[in-house]
Amino acid sequence: MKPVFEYTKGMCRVDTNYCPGCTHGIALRLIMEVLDEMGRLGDTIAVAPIGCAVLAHQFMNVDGCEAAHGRAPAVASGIRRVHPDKTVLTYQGDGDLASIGMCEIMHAAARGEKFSTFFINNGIYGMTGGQMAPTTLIGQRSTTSQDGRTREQAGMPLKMCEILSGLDGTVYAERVALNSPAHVRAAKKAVRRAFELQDQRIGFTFVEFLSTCPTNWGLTPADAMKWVDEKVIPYYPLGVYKQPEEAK
Ligand SMILES: Cc1ncc(C[n+]2csc(CCOP(=O)(O)OP(=O)(O)O)c2C)c(N)n1
Repeated sequence: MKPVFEYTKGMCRVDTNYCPGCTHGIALRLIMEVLDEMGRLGDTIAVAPIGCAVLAHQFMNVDGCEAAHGRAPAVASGIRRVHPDKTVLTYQGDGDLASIGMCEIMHAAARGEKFSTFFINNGIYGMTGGQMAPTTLIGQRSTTSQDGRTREQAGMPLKMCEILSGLDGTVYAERVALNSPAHVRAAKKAVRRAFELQDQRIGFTFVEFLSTCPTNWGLTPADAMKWVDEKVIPYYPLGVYKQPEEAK
């Protein structure tokens, strides 16, 4: 009998410790599934820094390296130089990548570093209890914006796909979501595209996953998925923001 579902070899067989309804697990599974399908599990190095992203090291069945908060792009840049033949990735949250690590990601992309960054945008600092992130939406409540973020007090949320696609070193930037089967299928294609372009060693590749944090959003897992459709996608439109000419 042909199996219809198999546990990917890319994920270690340990229980998840992500919260119910958190989409970190879906993003990780997609990345690991694609690496498995591409036959790369044995020659990949994954860098995950501080935040709920750090838990990924328990699940990813590839070599890995921890990085200080925000510094994964710098660590991955070094790894790429020492290991020109490996597949290299960073797996980063929005507080990590767009706040404390903003400088690192901008310069890695501007340098055209030949690794792939997977960006988990859940609009909040999840691990530390729900503080406002650079990606928190206007009106969204967090522990540091209890009546909702305002433009006057905190400015506008950062759109990392748009920002990074404006840099010449970036060859691919796509924003995907994880809140429906159709979105998950599209997200998997984006992950594959990022790795295929990394193989060409032509520049920096970036996939942003619109993600959920039901625990800190104060929503049920099902309502968090709806919230992505109703509030998050309208501000952060899905799509390919940059790709090589020949891929268009
Ligand atoms: C240098 C440093 N500053 C601050 C912290 C505290 N800290 C741990 S996780 C985190 C926020 C992570 O948020 P995000 O990157 O959005 O990831 P999430 O947990 O939401 O997936 C912060 C500020 C730290 N560990 N190290």
